[in-house]
Amino acid sequence: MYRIFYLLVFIVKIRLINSIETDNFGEYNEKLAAEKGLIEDIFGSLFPGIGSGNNNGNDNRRDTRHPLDPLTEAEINATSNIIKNYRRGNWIFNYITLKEPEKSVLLPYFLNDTSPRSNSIPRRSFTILLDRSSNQAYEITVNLNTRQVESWNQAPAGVTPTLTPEELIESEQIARENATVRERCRRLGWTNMSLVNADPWSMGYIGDRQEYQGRRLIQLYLYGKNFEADNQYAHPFDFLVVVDMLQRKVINIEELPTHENDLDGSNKQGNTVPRETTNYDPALRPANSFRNDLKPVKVTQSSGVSYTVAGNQLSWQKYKMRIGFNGREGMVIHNLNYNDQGKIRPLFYRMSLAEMFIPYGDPRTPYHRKHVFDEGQYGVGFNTNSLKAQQDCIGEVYFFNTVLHNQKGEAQKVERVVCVHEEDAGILWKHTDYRTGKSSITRSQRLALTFVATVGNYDYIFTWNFYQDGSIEFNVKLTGILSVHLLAINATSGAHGSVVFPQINAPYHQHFFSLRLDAEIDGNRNSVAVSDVTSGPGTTGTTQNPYGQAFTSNRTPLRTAGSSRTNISPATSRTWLISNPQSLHTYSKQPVAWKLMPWASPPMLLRKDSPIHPMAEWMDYNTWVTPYEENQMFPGGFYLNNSGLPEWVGRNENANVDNTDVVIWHNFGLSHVPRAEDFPVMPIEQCSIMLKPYNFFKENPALDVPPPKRTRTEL
Ligand SMILES: *[C@@H]1O[C@H](CO)[C@@H](O)[C@H](O)[C@H]1NC(C)=O
Ligand SMILES: *[C@@H]1O[C@H](CO)[C@@H](O)[C@H](O)[C@H]1NC(C)=O
Ligand SMILES: *[C@@H]1O[C@H](CO)[C@@H](O)[C@H](O)[C@H]1NC(C)=O
Ligand SMILES: *[C@@H]1O[C@H](CO)[C@@H](O)[C@H](O)[C@H]1NC(C)=O
Ligand SMILES: *[C@@H]1O[C@H](CO)[C@@H](O)[C@H](O)[C@H]1NC(C)=O
Ligand SMILES: *[C@@H]1O[C@H](CO)[C@@H](O)[C@H](O)[C@H]1NC(C)=O
Ligand SMILES: [Cu+2]
Repeated sequence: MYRIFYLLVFIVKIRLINSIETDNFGEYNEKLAAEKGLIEDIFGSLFPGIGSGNNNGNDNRRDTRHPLDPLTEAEINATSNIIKNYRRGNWIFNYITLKEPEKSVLLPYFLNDTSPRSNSIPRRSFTILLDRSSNQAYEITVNLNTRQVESWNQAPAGVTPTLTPEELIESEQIARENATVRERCRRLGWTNMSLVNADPWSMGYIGDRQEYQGRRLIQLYLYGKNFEADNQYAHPFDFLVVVDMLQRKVINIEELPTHENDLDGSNKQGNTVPRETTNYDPALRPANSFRNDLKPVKVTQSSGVSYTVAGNQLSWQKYKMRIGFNGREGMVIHNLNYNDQGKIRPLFYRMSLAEMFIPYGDPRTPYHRKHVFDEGQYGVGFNTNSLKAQQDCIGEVYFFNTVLHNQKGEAQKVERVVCVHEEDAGILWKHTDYRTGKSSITRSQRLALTFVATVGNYDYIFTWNFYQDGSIEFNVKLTGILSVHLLAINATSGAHGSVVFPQINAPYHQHFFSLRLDAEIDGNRNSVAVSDVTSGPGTTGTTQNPYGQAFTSNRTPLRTAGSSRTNISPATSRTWLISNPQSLHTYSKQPVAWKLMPWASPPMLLRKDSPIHPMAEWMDYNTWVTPYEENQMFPGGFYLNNSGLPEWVGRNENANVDNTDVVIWHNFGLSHVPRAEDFPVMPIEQCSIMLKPYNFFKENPALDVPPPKRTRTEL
């Protein structure tokens, strides 16, 4: 069918058509198009996605394009060109991304496991444009088929769109070039500014500083190096530099506290920056310092892999999904479904990391401004690593590439942003008959989809793990380097930080991750309940509970968005059940469900009456449930302007979330009290949540996993 369609289109539209090969993320293969002399027609075509291509070299006539595929190079370039032609200005192309088609358009296809023809839905891009002269942001929708600007809206006044990777680099350069900064560095013993690094931080709370308001600012923490490759974090400076990114100049230098009691922000002159080095780069470790008793563990998959990739569609075992990627969220999983013995059952329309929040606990000015939203302020996708096989992921690895862009709106390919591979995950299930010693066992394999973001000093490894029993795990591994500050000689770190190296204070902080889970459990209409396991009912000696050992599992339905705001409760083994009232389980006659099993997260320790609190108000609860609304994508709002979930739910607390199209928002994380062992580089810390079928299947869905070949039952 695709073949016929392809031919038909090719013949009829031969002049217009873009017979374009698609790459991993549907990148246009310019060479092929150019050979056919068609490149100039890419955008004018009514058939932007028709063409051959997939990664596996199978049927290259198959149309693997899908409306959810990320923007291609050509589409990003087209977007910025169309915008530049539409209106002249001193523009920063802050963010160009796919404008995903409305859910109402694509959902019917997902629910019946079909794909729309790629040409049937217009391709659109969404752009955040920043006017360098006025600091005004604009939101622009471009229709890539008609090459028209469809909407051009002014963003709310005073918002600060994401800092671009170029701004982060540029801010450091601006700081290094300032004469006052240089003089301060010289006094600390650094005359060569190539050996001074400045870590750019988003501004954080500025309600206390009139002069910082309404500007595009970056605050920079400075560090010195003894030599080019030296670990800067062992040599922190005692001042902070504030740069205005639109004026491109240093507007202030603030003093950093270096004693426990420096609460007044005044300058404690005469600080000495420690010169003692500590390095993690193997090239800088003494050659004889490596342990020599380590033998390699080899992972081989001599029969190949169990997953298949076609365009952005990934299938593994009984799961099928589409892989997306954007500058803000990084990897996105679209349209996840499960093949239950031939019946395709939908699970999630879209799953993504929707925000991150890292508040620091040191009260001393200006450290009170250290609280970063790594996604909304930096872009997890823009800061993603290009991964390496046999380093980031071991085994038979498949990589997805993507295309992002620079501030000029020029497309930039980024290779290997998502790695796909399989892992042995231990025993899947086992039983030994103790009478006979006969044992049955299966090994668990999991599919891991990984992307890694380096946001300043920290590195985050995000992995979605899919298991053969229907378990899905979102795992975050934290590594990289602590954000550290200078301690005066003989000073103590006090109540809010740990001394991790001589004169190095690592402040306490928290890491939070916010997931947005657009559920479609067995269909579109879902309900959510909390499930708590508690003793009783009835006290000891009552007829209900004569011996006092009774306990039960209670389900409390969350019927409105207001009442859905709930927290973890380890004492009651709380889970959230996402169920489908239309689909009853054969045995219990209860709605089939999928459960969210939380991490034992701490609450946000930022006080509710803190002036900083409104920006992160969605963190007041671990879980929120909202009725699906187009464009409600980020829990703190698109611009983190005290908006997002608190605003949406606050506006209508009674909004129904029972038996309807729901989105589950879940926050989890950890409090980090740094240890000396976390320096100079931090071994992995991790946290994760699980999504598991809960009376969704008739029986253990992994009964059909064959036993490992070598473990024949031994009697
Ligand atoms: C996109 O624009 C950049 C910068 O002008 C150029 O290098 C690149 O080749 C363009 N790519 C496509 C597919 O047009
Ligand atoms: C699936 O849904 C789409 C969109 O409603 C429809 O066009 C298509 O015919 C359906 N396909 C099947 C096999 O039901
Ligand atoms: C400054 O440091 C850089 C990086 O180590 C080095 O290449 C350069 O030679 C140094 N310049 C001077 C003047 O010492
Ligand atoms: C350098 O930084 C100082 C300190 O904030 C500032 O007053 C000065 O204007 C800056 N110089 C330039 C040339 O931008
Ligand atoms: C730091 O403490 C040591 C040991 O008490 C003392 O000898 C030294 O003078 C102190 N240095 C400063 C700068 O206070
Ligand atoms: C924040 O920005 C959104 C647009 O994304 C706007 O609708 C909302 O009113 C703003 N909220 C506040 C509190 O400024
Ligand atoms: Cu940490």
